[in-house]
Amino acid sequence: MAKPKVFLCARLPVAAEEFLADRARLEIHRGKGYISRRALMLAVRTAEGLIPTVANLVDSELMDAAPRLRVIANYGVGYDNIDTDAAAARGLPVTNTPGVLTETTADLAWTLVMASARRVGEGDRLVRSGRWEGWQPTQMLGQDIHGRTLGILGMGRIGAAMARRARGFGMKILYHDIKRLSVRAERVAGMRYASLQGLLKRSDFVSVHTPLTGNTHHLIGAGELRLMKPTAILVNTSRGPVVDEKALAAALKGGRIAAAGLDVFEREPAVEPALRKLENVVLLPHLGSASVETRTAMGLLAAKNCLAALAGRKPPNLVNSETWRGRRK
Ligand code: 8YV
Repeated sequence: MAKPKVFLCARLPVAAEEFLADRARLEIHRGKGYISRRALMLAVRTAEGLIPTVANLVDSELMDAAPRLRVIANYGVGYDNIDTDAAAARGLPVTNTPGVLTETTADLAWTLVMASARRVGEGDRLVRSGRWEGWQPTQMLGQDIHGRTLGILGMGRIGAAMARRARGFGMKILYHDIKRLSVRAERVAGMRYASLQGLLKRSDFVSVHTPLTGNTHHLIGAGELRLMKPTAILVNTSRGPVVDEKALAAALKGGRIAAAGLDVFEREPAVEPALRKLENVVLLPHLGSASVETRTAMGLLAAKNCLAALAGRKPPNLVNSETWRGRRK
């Protein structure tokens, strides 16, 4: 049987590419930057499987340019880059890569908690500049992490992994989500539910772990930042548009909050210029899942999802299940 044609929007770790190349006729965007919209529109004309990343918008126009397409297997757990309604309307299954990146992304969010509390970026810049004049009792004092209060916005897999780390640091843990856990689950996890406003007012650290949806766009804006303590630190490893970047830059500049750690931005790879000028923000280039092991595991999972759908089997991580029910009739 002829192998199906799969288009990969970016290079993946080698094990994942090899796995796919053995089982599909693989075409890959090998250019340095993101694939252009024009090139992607052309590439999908003959593709049966598409593996996009966070950087690739997969909307109805793109789907309509892909008459042979049978699956969109996202490389990533967040799939806000894909119009799932348009996919469902066309009977196109969409999959993502949950689970395999949970701990790695929580590790990175924790890195940002620590780096922003202890001024790691500023310290590194000072040493490199050659202007460090030696140890001083009051130099570059940061904030303690242990024993403080962490507010987790979004209690999914990664939010729960953050709570596990926070327990090791003896922190009090608050969380907010559209769904509240059972009292028992809260007790076992050692955390308390709070309203969004309550969490913002009471937390020393706020870590954002919500998916990007119509409801979470600019969930943290000027009003929310005003509710936070002047000593508070905001960390975002979910999606940039969940936080209003301009409002955050103004709050950091005006001392309305103490610091921030950001791995994601509203218009990646562009970053709000006002943020780049500030010392009290740690900026990372969307590294949440960026370990060799995890990026490989994500690639293999995306590949398995893609190949399962192409073989007529229900893919393990289908996010629009209505497309599959239709298919089995
Ligand atoms: C990925 C992520 O790096 O999985 C996600 O949602 O944000 C990251 O782990 C990115 O999505 C790759 O496409």
